[in-house]
Amino acid sequence: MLRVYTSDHSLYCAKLRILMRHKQIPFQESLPPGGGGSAEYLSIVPSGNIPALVDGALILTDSEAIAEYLEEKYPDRPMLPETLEGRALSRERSRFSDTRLEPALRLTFPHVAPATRDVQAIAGAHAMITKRLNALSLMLERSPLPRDRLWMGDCGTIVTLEWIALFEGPVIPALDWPKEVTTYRAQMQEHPAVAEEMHAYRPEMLLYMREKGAL
Ligand SMILES: N[C@@H](CCC(=O)N[C@@H](CS)C(=O)NCC(=O)O)C(=O)O
Repeated sequence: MLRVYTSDHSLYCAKLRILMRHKQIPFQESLPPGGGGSAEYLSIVPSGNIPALVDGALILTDSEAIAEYLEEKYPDRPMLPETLEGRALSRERSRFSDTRLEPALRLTFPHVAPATRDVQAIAGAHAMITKRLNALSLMLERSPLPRDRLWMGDCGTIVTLEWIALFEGPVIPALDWPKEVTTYRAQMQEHPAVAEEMHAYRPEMLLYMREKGAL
């Protein structure tokens, strides 16, 4: 059976679980042996990244590389569109989430705990998140990808949006959510794989917030 090394509140692990739930791929989850960043983990997973997939002799990191591998290995319930243009647009959504939206959220991570919060850094993060939400809104408006199917590009995007929504108030000031993004969030929850993962994952998100003293 496939093994995935994960950590409790990792956003990229939740992204991957949505994909695996949707494709109904059986897998075992384990914490990194010796802990993330340990010599033991690095001897298995040289990059030290989490999540990491172990499939027999194959050790693979980067959630998107893993997602593409699983899409090819388990073609049932495809998560890339049939058309060339559609596949490119789903991949664009993945990359936008991984390289634009999530890094904007990540700017807040050193400041989640109120005790060590830098107000200026939070203001900068708020501005960047706003910029990315507005860009996502336009991209969604123009996208021909139907939302009644779950695409690979949705998996990380929805998890990042749920973190942003959780941070609004306790960590960052109120956001002016574009209507298109709010609608997209609601539509994504209609997919069982998203709803089930968020149901299981939300307690981990809340625990992280409590441990940081942000809730
Ligand atoms: N681009 C990577 C990012 C994953 C990532 O940032 N993982 C964090 C945990 S959430 C991590 O591996 N941290 C340990 C490290 O960077 O050594 C992916 O998509 O998998």
